[in-house]
Amino acid sequence: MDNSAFIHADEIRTRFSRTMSDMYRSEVPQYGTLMELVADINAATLDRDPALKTDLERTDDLERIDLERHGAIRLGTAEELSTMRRLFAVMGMEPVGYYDLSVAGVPVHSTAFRPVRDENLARNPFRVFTSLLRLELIEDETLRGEAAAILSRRGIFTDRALALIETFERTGGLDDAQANEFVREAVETFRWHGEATVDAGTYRCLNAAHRLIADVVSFKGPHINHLTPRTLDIDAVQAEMPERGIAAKDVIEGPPTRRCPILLRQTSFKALEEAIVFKGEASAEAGTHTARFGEIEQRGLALTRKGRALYDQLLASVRDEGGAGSAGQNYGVRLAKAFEAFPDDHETLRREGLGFYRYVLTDKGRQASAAGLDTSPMEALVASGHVAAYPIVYEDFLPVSAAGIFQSNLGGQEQRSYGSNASKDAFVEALGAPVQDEFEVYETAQARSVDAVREALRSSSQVSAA
Ligand code: OOG
Ligand code: NI
Repeated sequence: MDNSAFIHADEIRTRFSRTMSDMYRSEVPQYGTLMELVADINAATLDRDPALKTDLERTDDLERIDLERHGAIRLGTAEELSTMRRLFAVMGMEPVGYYDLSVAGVPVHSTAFRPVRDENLARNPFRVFTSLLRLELIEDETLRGEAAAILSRRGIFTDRALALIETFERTGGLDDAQANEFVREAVETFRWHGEATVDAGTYRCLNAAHRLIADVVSFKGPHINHLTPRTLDIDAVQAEMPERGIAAKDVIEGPPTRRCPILLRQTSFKALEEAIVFKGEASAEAGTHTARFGEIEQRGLALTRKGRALYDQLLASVRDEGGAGSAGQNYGVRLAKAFEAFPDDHETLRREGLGFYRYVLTDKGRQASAAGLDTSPMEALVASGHVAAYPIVYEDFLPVSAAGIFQSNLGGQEQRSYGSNASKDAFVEALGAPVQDEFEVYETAQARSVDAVREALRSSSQVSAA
């Protein structure tokens, strides 16, 4: 096939995220209300802060500011996970990171399928937090066997979706009509089904083992359980959710409010109680199920391993106090207090090696022709104004935050203790491919920007020497 007829993976991802958004809004009307609130707050924030607007114009497509940045699904088997990897590959989304949530009493482990390179992220950063159920954590052997048998009987992908994935793998791309059909078919996998595939008794047993197990095992497929737009002021959205009739989660996950935002802050509205019908009982016994919710996020600087270690340490110092996690008294105040130890200006963050930055030649740097500049240390070039350093945005997730989001949507009584149970090897085996190390991804992005600056300086100093 003629390659020029292929639709770019970034474009397929964009079509996919739009179609998902439309579907989710029609399925979960409260999500539409949240989207409107986010759009209002974003507009007000930009009005108030012209510098932020200029910043966003430089780094981002301003028009896309209110659009979804991520969604989440939960899968039941290794085969589902590996096929999902192939499906996301069609849209340029690769597995990055490994998250063990069993530490927080949630029997899953996860990765994020996302675009990796700067140019692809800039076009559309949509990603999907993807969890795999860990049946081995179900204690009751009979129930474990039953859950596995139910899962082994389901096929979550349509035949056409599977055929188009194969076409993509064989030919290296999809044309316009194929891309549209692919999106239509792929979305079917994530649709909500109000009919459970199990009877009421089985549902109750699964639910008693863990509500998440019931959510994964009882349905035809992995319904998308939330979508998450980006907000420019998460504190404002959190404060206003109740005024718009949205039941907000108690606390914002992640770091506190700061001048220089770091990592990721998230909050959500509680999962809705939805009517479902059990197998074999058309109207006899209807039940309810809670799975689907809405979430918002605000992203900041990607931290180096050193920065992340400091973040983890400060967060733990607040969470471990009295063993109450984020439910303890004055959580927000204590969090802000603890994070006074985390530098809050980019100069210090960068010089202390706490965050990743993208280095760009300034106008002054472009005009300079002084020989020797190309070998000056980067620090000196920044100090002399030849080079600017911009924060690299964190594109991944945070396990403690993710656990908080899961918990808030499972209801307060859902506390299980699985202990630390990381099993990255098993996850990677199920996935059928390695997960990329998130720190290496940011390191590469930073190193590329340094190389580009060096290269530009080298060629201009050669011109001036000639
Ligand atoms: C995923 C929860 C985690 C996030 O943004 O950290 C998450 C789930 O509930 O399936 O989406
Ligand atoms: Ni999320």
